[in-house]
Amino acid sequence: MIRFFLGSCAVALALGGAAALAHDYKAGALRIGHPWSRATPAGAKVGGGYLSIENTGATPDRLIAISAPVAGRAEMHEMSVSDGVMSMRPLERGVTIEPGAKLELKPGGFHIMFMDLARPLRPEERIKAVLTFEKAGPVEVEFKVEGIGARTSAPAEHAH
Ligand SMILES: [Cu+2]
Repeated sequence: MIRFFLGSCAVALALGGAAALAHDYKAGALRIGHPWSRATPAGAKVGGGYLSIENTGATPDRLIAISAPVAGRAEMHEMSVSDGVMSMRPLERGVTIEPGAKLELKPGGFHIMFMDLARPLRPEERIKAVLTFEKAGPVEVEFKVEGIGARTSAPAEHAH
């Protein structure tokens, strides 16, 4: 019985810790949820960026640019699979978030790609970045770096 209670306690603490790690940003009508990235191996030049963007307003907005001091440049990518071959293409015009919509940038779908990394991304660090929206303007955020296989759904994701 005692063991049971101790076990429950540990689970509750673990869940509480995870919730405390989530971080969110507001920019006008936009809610930006939990930007995160993955640690990169030594020598890697690219890393992914993931987050959610919810539009609580009445008009569409568009994510038009991303920049980060650690990366020479950053792009938005869309990933698709056709005939079993995975490919990515840059979204030159950015991504629109319709009113009431929640856009999820995640492994295997839309994502941000940090290119020309000046150094590897280390687990537990936070990467500063600026997301620029057509209407909401520039928003400073931090991407929390998680371990190298975190929530991987696409092993070849960054092999262009
Ligand atoms: Cu990509």
